[in-house]
Amino acid sequence: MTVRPMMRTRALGVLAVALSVPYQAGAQGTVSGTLLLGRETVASAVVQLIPIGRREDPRADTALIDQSHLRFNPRVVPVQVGSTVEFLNSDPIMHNVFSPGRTDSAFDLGTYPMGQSRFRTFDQEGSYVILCHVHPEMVAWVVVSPTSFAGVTRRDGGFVVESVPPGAYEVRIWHRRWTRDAGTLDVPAGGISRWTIRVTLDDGEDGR
Ligand SMILES: [Cu+2]
Repeated sequence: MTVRPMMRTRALGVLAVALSVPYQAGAQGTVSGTLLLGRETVASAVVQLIPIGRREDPRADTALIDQSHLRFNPRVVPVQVGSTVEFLNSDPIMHNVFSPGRTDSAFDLGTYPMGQSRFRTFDQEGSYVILCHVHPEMVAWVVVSPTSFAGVTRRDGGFVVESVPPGAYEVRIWHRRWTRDAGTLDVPAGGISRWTIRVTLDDGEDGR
């Protein structure tokens, strides 16, 4: 006589667990794909996913650019507005960090030895070229956008954006020589894989 109520209770319990799983564990997914310019893959570009119709909470991320073996590493660093970038010198020589450009966005963090870091918070959107007064061949870019959902393309054009909540996104592509609005994307729960983004160049643009 008590069997039916117990079974119903147990069934409801199972249902509740099943419904909660996609919300908690599966809500955020990985978005990955390849960026093509015509038929060629594009390296060192940034794929930005900007949420449409909802605000993304600022994460106030900290990113690291390491100066090692006479290079900035990584060379392309996407960050959300308000993020701080640490510039570490790992070489046994002096390095400098500065960004030319418009007077209001230019900065110079000075010249400093191995083991030291300088920090810069980026409160304005845009791309900032990072240079070293000591070594003119050193160059990097900090790409500041409204979103923390961004990935940098590898040599083969592949990119990965981690922990993307489902929903609609505006897609923007940054490359040091050009930028593109690449339409919108609906990300399902669990994310997207093997997504191909194709862009074309306008007349007079240099793709490399
Ligand atoms: Cu240097």
